[in-house]
Amino acid sequence: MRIVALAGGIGGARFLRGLKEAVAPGDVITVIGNTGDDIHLFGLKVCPDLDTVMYTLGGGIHEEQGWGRADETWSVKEEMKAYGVGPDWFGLGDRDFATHIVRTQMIAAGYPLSAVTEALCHRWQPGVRLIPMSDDRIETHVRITDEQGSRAVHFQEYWVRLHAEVAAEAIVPVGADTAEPAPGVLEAIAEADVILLPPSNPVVSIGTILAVPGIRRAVADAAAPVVGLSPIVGGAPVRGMADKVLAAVGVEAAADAVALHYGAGLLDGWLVDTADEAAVAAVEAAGIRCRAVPLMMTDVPATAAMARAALQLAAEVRA
Ligand code: FO1
Repeated sequence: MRIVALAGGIGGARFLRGLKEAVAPGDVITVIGNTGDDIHLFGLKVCPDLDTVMYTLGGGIHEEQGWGRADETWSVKEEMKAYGVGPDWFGLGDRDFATHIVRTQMIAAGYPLSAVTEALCHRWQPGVRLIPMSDDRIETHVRITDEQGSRAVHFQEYWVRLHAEVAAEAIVPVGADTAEPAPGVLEAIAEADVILLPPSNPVVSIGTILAVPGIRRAVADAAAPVVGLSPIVGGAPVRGMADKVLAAVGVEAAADAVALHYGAGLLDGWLVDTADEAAVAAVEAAGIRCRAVPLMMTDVPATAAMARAALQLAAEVRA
């Protein structure tokens, strides 16, 4: 079976670890990764969501953080600070720097991001095919108003330095409108037997992937059933601050609201947590098959059970 998953960062990567456990030998998983979180620092291109998937599935992730490398040291970061060269609010560790140096060097040599990602994954062997949503530069910015007035800040500054404490007035994937899907993205979607939307951030992760011209249409028109898993449990994001960016696009932080935000034109099935059993009827009424199952990714077996439930729902939808 050919499975395609649109994935963001931490939640998406953790889900994929369970999906790998749940699939049968011979099944192929293609991950279309969000690159809207990318940031250029110290002359280097940093791809947080691609790296989180690569490190998590490749065994190099800092497990508690969900981002960055295990067994990290911070000498380069300390030296940059000693030179007074910022920003100092984004934690790049020494091991992680090597990834960004190799990536930036390959891009400077003319390789597209998709080729660079394939090369980096050659070391990490994540067990999935990881393709960036686009080879073109797309960076999500957030419009806010604070004491400095109304302005746009890079998503990472909003997320990491500002802790999403100020209201997000708009989320803008800068560059998406003129970007193209990376090679292989549309083909993977067209050839998929199942398409999954993991419990990633529906706005800045899944939403950004769908904002690349052609991808939303490809998923909507795909022969494969499309099944998503709610990132909202009991009215709150399981992790992260998805509710902050959901508000920016006028979507309530609720399991049914997120499904309706994706829409029946895109989704064939939707899993909500057992805590949100009451939401099933509203999602079904919208023409999206819905089921309540445990959605807390407490460990790999629990996540594998979620993945199996999603694949099961896809099989029922297809039937
Ligand atoms: N998240 C933080 O909350 N603080 C950090 O200092 C931080 C550094 C960082 C460095 C590399 C990387 O790949 C990810 C990093 N993240 C950090 C996480 C990042 O903001 C998120 O993974 C995504 O962009 C949102 O999903």
